[in-house]
Amino acid sequence: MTIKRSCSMPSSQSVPGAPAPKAPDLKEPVKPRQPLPPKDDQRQPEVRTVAGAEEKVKGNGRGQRGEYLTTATGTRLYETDHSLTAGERGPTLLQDHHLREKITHFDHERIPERVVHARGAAAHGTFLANGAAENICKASLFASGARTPVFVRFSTVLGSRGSADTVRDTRGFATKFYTDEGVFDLVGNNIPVFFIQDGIKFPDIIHAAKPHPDREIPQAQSAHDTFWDFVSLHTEATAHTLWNMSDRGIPRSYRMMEGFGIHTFRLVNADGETNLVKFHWKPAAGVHSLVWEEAQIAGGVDPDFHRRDLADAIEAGAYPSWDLGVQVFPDTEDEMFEGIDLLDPTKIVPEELAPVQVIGTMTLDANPTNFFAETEQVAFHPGHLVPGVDITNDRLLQARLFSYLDTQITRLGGPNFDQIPINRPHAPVNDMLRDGFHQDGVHTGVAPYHPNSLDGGCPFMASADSAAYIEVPQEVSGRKVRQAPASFDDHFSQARLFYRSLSPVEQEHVAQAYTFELGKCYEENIKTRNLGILANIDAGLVSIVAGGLGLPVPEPTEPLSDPELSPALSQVGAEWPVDGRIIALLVDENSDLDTVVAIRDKIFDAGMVPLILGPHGGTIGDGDDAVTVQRTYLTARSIEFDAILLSGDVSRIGEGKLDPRVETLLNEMYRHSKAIGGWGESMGALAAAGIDESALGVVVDADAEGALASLAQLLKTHRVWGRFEVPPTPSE
Ligand code: HDE
Repeated sequence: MTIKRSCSMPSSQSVPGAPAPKAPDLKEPVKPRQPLPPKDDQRQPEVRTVAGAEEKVKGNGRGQRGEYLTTATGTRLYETDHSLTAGERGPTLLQDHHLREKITHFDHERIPERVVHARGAAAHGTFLANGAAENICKASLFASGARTPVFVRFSTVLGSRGSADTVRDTRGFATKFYTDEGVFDLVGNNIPVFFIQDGIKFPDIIHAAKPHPDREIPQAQSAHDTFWDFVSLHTEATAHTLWNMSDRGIPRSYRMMEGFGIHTFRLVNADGETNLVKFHWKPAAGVHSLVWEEAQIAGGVDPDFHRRDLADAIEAGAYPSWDLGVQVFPDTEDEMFEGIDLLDPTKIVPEELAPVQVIGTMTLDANPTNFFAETEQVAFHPGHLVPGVDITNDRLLQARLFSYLDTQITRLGGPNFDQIPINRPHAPVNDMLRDGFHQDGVHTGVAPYHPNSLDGGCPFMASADSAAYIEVPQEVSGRKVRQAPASFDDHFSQARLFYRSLSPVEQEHVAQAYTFELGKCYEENIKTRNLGILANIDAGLVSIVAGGLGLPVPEPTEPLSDPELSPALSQVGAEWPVDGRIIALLVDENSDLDTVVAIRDKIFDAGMVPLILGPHGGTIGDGDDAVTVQRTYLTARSIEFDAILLSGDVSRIGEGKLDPRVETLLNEMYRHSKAIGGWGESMGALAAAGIDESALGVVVDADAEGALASLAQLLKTHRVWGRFEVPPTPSE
């Protein structure tokens, strides 16, 4: 994929190759100007069908350029900077409607944030079905060649709306498909298992994981006593907790996460045959993570790291994309597969047992136009289903079916949130829901009830032939009980399966994450109880964590299983496309700028994004040869780059000395096992930073193109994994 050269990645910087900017106009404009043309990455569907009628959703008269300022009711204003007062020094008059309207509206600008998943970022795109699901699902969105508009919101779970993106947490991955048969929401996460088997425990896990109620700290963290208290007493959370402590808890980018529907769903085909499935999103860019130190640095220097990354990539034309796949299981009476209970959301079915079959591809190609209108007001619901997709008796899913509708009524101020533009179906809506806060429709007719004769009996009922949603008829029987089936009792074998399927480096990261998080707890009982859990996962893991905490290593209380490993669970070992990966080009006045420009073009051509990093803002060099600096030594941090290329022996501040900011940057990149390269005399600068030419993942070439080619090759595996030092694991 070729990145658009006119991109502004990052958006605040001027871009190499772009036309020279006009001289800045430093004065406030006094006459209306033509509105700026909309950016092509800000488009929405131009037309949506509402109540059978096509409605333009763009240009709804709320643009603010080129028109006179008015009140909310359209009266033009001549002044907005001064209140109406009794004389120049007198009190403000109550009759100042403009003041009251302006302040009152401002007072009510905020709506409640989501009770979970408050922090997020979103994008528009399209889902293209390949037809592979046609034989198991009759939904039109899976018909071969069907293109369905989507809106996807990614999120963290625990933090508030303003919290940092790179915290250790599960990520939400919620997709709204605007199909011609109604909206289908696939509201999933980037981790395939959940903390609880029954929705009734959701308030418990969330209360435990959210900040302590007395001081409201820590923000967006699980590293505190209440979380670890709960998960050590509630052992069905073990597998999800382990996934959170793995590298999956700190993704490199929303673009580089898998997504999972978690629950088992039931698909129905045109002949009424059913299959059970689990949904998977597989990112084209591969599954990549940050290292913990990067996540922490990013939390401070760029708390918007993931939000920025998503928006910049789309603006640059590096459109993120995912394959949607399903694992398919026969719809048997016991709803089990290979001994795994398909109704237990704390369990996965390893891909080696049931391969993920790709049924379509989603590409995100447009950023939201307005964060509040779209990203904040979008309302997902696992009960938004289309004919062909049905739910199962997973009791976690069942509770969700209640919760999502309920929560929007508080969050979006009433029952009419489906009428907010971002939530409107693209299929015709013809409901009998009436009135309520924020009613947008002007309904005609006198008979919003069924049956009626006064509106001619309209609307009529659809049938299976006219795409009615018909629940799969299922036998239900049993005694009313509050208890889980015995198959839900195994809380450790899948945690062990996951841990043991990871590479040694990833296992080391897990051990360090537990040691860090438990190290932040104050109560020794809580640490000890959690060590008891780790003993039931892996002897090596518990001994490293116990060693780090300075506590005795407990014995397991459950027999350790001998799982068939699932290599698909590890992020290490595969190669991935390098599209959209960011390469810093380190330059200064001594650089050969012709070569810098040529290499910058080559990076673009390879589908990656070059960022010129120099000692000061503005340009380096003169005239036509000048290169625009996009990051300075002062504003750049290593976390922004996937790899770095030095254009010679740059960034020197004296004999044998490197600018200390560059030295820090290079050392961080080295420590985080990122690819480092350079051409010409760049080894001088690297040596001054203490980096050895022969070190793994360090490539220096006399020829710039050769250096770039080696660097791109290294980037395919995301990191130079061999550079991490993994201490020998204590024997089991
Ligand atoms: Fe959610 N969840 N959840 N959840 N969830 C919400 O709905 C809830 C669960 C997920 O970007 C809320 O509109 C309950 C599993 C995502 O807008 C709320 C239970 C999975 C998002 C809610 C669960 C999720 C939410 C808060 C246990 C993965 C963000 C605001 C029965 C399969 C959607 C809202 C967005 C949001 C409740 C469990 C994913 C309160 C009660 C399992 C991605 O309704």
